[in-house]
Amino acid sequence: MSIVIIRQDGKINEWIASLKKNNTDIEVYSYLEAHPKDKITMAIVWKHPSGSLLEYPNLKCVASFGAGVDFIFDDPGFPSGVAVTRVVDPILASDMSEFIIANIFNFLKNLTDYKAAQISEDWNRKTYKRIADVSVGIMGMGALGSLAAINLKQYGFRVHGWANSPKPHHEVRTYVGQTELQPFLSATDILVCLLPLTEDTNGILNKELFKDLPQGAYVINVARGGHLVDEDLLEMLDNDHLAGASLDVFHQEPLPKDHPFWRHPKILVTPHTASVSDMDSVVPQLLENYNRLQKGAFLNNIVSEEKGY
Ligand code: NDP
Ligand code: OXD
Repeated sequence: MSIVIIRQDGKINEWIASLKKNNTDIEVYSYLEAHPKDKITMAIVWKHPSGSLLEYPNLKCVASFGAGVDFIFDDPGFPSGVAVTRVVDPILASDMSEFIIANIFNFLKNLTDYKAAQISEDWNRKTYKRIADVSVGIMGMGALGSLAAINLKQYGFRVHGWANSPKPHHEVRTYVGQTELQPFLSATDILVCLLPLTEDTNGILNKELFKDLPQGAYVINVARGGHLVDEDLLEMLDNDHLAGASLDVFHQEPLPKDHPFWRHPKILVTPHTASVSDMDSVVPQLLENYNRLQKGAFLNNIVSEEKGY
């Protein structure tokens, strides 16, 4: 039984070194070197080349290096029926919360606008907002959204969530499903998208949804570029229905040089950096699942192929 690492960002050797440091006995290979493909039972992947998983006839588990698994199920060469796991990690969740909170304060206090004003040496106060002036709506009350909601509440924000299923024990009110989407949106001044990208959520951030937000709402997309209909966002910013947007994820990454988001005065672009898997925290959980796989035990953090998350 062996592991193969498949990612295309030049970081394979770092991850192999960390896996081996934590368990000197494991056999772990880069997909770029010669390796015994029939011995591979676990592939740990991040945006792997489409079809590459088909080379492993005895694959039992595909583990995502991140929280998202959309790129695994999007691969037409995904070997259906193989277990898929993902990262659920307290550091990933707290990093995400911090990023969202930073973006919200940036919006409330106009900081990005002041940076632009500074460049043109423009000394003019803008009206700022307070925590009490806004309510935050979080789409996706899972591992990441749920912690962000709790942390925002501790700051004093009015917060509510939206999810597929009720969260009766959560301290933050959660609206459920399509029937409660409209009331969720009309109560939201700052919308945070933390949904997984699935057939149901693809393109969910569109003109119709934005129209249900109050005038002057702000949108933060830290989930996936596929959630957003880019032209609809531009239209709703340009007609002043939306006050601004902070975007960390895009249909194509890196964001193409000629994309209008780069130069839009109401859009803050960040390079898919809201929350990045921490090697020291994630490697032990990958190894734990590898041990479980070897023993035939249940795997942790398994996702549903049917639901896509
Ligand atoms: P989870 O699977 O833990 O949570 C997903 C949440 O979305 C759940 O509450 C789920 O509802 C809800 N949901 C799913 N589908 C629907 C739907 N159709 N309608 C309403 N609610 C729905 O995911 P995580 O919180 O761990 O991660 C969320 C996403 O964040 C990842 O998939 C990834 O794309 C993105 N991400 C981005 C990062 C970045 O740096 N920008 C870093 C890490 C992750 P229910 O609880 O009822 O199942
Ligand atoms: C993830 C990500 O899914 O970094 O973990 O986007």
